[in-house]
Amino acid sequence: MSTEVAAEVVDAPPATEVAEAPKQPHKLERKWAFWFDTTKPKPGAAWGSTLKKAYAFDTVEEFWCLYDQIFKPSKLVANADFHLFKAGVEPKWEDPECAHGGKWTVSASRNTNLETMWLETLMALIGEQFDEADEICGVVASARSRGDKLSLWTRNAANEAVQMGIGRKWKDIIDVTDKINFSFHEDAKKDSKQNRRYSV
Ligand code: MGP
Repeated sequence: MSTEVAAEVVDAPPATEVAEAPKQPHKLERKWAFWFDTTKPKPGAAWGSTLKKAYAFDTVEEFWCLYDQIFKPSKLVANADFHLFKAGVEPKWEDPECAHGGKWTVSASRNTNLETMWLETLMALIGEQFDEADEICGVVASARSRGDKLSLWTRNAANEAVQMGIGRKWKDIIDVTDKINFSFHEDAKKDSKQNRRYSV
């Protein structure tokens, strides 16, 4: 063994030291929570009675674990929803962050594109890819017999410029070229004839 190689061997840290170096989880910019609504409410039960918060997390590692184990659209049963919302925001019109908001909706299918669109959206949200990130509440994947869909919930429906920015960016992220529509929660709440919308 040359003296140079011998010196390198002597300088190398002992194998146990390398193995014991603490692994830091990769922190996200903010905390998120997965929710699910996998059963139809019993007759007469209020909407939301079957909606459950699953887990709040703030690291990349926890995200992948939850996604891999549970929150894949292929695991969605008929009429069920999966949600990823900012921690502290409930996926309901009644939540103060959502009350004056609305949603962009895109049609999808569990057999083809829902899985990819859902994952791309999740990664864009936790990776803070939207310029208007503070204006977004979360995303919902819905399995429906009349057609699966994905909805991106935002907090201030009246601000058209912000909604248009979010809608355009989302289409890029999920690789959609067809027109998508935005609706106001306030109209849905009132079952209003006035159905205010934006399209992009
Ligand atoms: P929806 O969001 O218009 O469509 O909700 P969805 O879930 O695809 O419809 P479904 O019929 O296939 O389940 C449909 C209805 O659910 C609304 O008209 C409301 O009666 C009720 N609902 C939905 N959301 C998101 C809420 C909510 O946040 N709060 C309350 N109170 N009711 C809701």
